[in-house]
Amino acid sequence: MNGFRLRKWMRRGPLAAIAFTAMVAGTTLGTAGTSGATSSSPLPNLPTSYTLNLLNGQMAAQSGIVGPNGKGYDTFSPSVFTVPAATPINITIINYAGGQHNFTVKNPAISSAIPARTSGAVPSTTTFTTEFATPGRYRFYCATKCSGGWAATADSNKKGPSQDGYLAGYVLVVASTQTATSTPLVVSSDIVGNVGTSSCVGDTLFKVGNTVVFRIRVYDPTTGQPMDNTMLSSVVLTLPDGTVLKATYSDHNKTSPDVAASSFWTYCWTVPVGYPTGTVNYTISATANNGETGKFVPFNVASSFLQIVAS
Ligand SMILES: [Cu+2]
Repeated sequence: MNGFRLRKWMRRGPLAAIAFTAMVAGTTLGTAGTSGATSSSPLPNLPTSYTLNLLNGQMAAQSGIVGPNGKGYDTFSPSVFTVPAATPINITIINYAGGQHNFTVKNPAISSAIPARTSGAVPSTTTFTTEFATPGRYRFYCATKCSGGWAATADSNKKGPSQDGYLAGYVLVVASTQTATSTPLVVSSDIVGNVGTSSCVGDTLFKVGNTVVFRIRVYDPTTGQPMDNTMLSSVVLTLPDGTVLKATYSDHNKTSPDVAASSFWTYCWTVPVGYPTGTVNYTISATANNGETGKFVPFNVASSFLQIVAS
């Protein structure tokens, strides 16, 4: 929102100001809706630096927003902005107003003094760093007994000091990309033998020289859809001795019309000579192109573990 557009609103008069207020409300709802969805879908990276203008209600060059009484008031612009959670945020406030204000949030406690513009039309610049640990909607306001007139009075709906959309507004804090991407991929797996008639029959007992086929499917946690080699950068098995085996993706029944059902990740592992007998506590890790990961650990039931038996 720049001064030019605000001036155009000013010229349109009180009706335009109402439209602006409605737009602010719409922004709040819309962004809050997006925020609600972040638990299951990663967001694009949000900027960690934010600049607010504190517009002067009286100066022709940098006008505040016209209030219900038709007068212009000192105004934070924008009055709603979105930042990522658990991330240091640099906030810069350019104050064009002739009076001093401040930027206050109750919890987390933020209180930053905002000096008046220095001289003439030269604004003051205030910068501070803060952090919101938890996603949510945080009200900010000017808490000084300033010369903001009606805009500095307590909100009639008891939201707190100052009027929303003028000397008060909201910081929408959404789960950061890092948090959102911690939603794990869903990895499922079974093992089958690849010897004679036992092919594709679930089995857990193998001897040296047998081939163990690990069948792996990875699902996108948000869509439930299987993830192929265009979506995943790697699917790897790790054996207890640290051996890493890289699975590949292919269609295992090309005559089946249901490609999604017959396509999955596999690794064929031939049990090497001298491999110790007993349970093989393998794990499987999948990594998506966007960095999301998921892990498969076999059920902690002895009969479901891969076991190597004596020849
Ligand atoms: Cu103030």
